[in-house]
Amino acid sequence: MSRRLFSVLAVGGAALMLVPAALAVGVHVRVEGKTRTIFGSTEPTLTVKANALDALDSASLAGEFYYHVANSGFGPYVDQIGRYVAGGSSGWVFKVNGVSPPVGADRVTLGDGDRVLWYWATFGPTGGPPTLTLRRSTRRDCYRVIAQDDNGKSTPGRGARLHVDRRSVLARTGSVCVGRHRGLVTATLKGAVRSNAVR
Ligand code: B12
Repeated sequence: MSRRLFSVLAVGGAALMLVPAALAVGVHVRVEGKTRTIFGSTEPTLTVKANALDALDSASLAGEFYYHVANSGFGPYVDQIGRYVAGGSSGWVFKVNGVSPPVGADRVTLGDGDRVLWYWATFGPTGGPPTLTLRRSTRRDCYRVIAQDDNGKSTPGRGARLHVDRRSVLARTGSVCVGRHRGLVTATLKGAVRSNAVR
């Protein structure tokens, strides 16, 4: 084989090998069920092929949980995650970076660092429930709860409860210090989807 042909093949081969890695993205994924977190309370980064449906698939692989996709007029529809099947006005919905996309999950292409949340929700006349995000504040042992609506509009999670080490602390204003603790901190608020967990 000539040296030139060899180098062309080598470069071509390297490019081919790069294709799958270049297409995949690193995405934070969490799945919140009806009564408990199904996957990724701390929003781990997973390698995801391309879109929000692929993100669920990667989580299912990492967490060994079941999900089912049905075909509908609008395209692929996730009608079950874990134990619960969608029905009536309840079922499985997703957000990307806090916003609920108005299209199916296979249509939402993800980028590195995106945050995908799949969750069980009951929709009413005003849309779905707010989702909670918990952030550490700059002060030691203090946290901030953010509630986001379907459009990603953020408001303080007033009245949320923070749970840590088998105790719970009320965040009247949405922000609170929980004192020294060992475990992860999470937040809940009536009518909202539980938060991520933070150290
Ligand atoms: C009820 C409803 C829901 C319920 C479904 C509960 C159930 N029983 O399964 C819940 C709240 C779970 C839901 C979820 C979502 N929905 Co919806 N939903 C509707 C609504 C209001 C009525 C559908 C219906 O009952 N039709 C009557 C029955 C007889 O017909 P059907 O074909 O059997 O209906 C089924 C499918 O529509 C399916 N379905 C519901 N939503 C969606 C969304 C997509 C993308 C797909 C592929 C299928 C699907 O569930 C229905 C019941 O089984 C429609 C609006 C409308 N007026 O059509 C929006 C609508 C279909 N939903 C929409 C969207 C965007 C979503 C979500 C992608 C939102 C999100 N960001 O998560 C998710 C789906 C994610 C997933 N799981 O894959 C859009 C679809 C737009 C598009 N061009 O893709 C619509 C048109 C609303 C809108 N105008 O934006 N939805």
